Amino acid sequence: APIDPMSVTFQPATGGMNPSGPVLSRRMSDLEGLFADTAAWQEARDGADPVVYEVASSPVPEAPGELPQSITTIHPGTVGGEFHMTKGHQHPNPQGEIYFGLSGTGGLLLFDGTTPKWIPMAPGVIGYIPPGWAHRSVNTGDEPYRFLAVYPGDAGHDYGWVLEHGMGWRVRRGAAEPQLVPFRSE
Ligand code: S6P
Ligand code: ZN
Repeated sequence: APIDPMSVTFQPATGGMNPSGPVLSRRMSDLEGLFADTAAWQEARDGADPVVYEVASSPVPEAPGELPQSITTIHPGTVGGEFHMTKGHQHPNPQGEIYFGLSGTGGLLLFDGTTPKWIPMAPGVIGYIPPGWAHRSVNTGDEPYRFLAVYPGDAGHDYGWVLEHGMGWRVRRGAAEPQLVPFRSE
């Protein structure tokens, strides 16, 4: 059933929402197969197994016609030189999605199966994900990178697509700027 008009208050210190729907936490152990350096990933998993990112959702349901929102916080860090990132997904019912940078520095990596694109993200930047583009977020800074996502409630989430096709590039720490390297170079 559709829900009533409502507002949600963003909690800048934590990336939480009030009122809130489910909050999801992804630890290193949840991210098998993501990072190119498997040995470095195993070491982090078997050690502190840190939380890499968290996703807070508004109470708006993932239902046709609705526009659910979520706030993702990616904690800073690297695994074998590769920046902390989200799993990344494709929307099986292809529709656009909007990201809005809230704090920290990061980027939006998009891939249509042929051509990768990189959108640098910072507070105040709107990143647009057109229908059919897989997307992954990356924290390229030294503080938490946080953004709001708004997406159609019937878009769905396909995580297998990225595991199968990759994302075109990997994003590594460089001397000054983040380095975009071919996905399958290692
Ligand atoms: C949902 C939107 C984001 C991500 C979140 C975590 O369509 O793109 O809320 O779900 O950033 O990323 P992932 O790839 O683990 O879902
Ligand atoms: Zn999405």
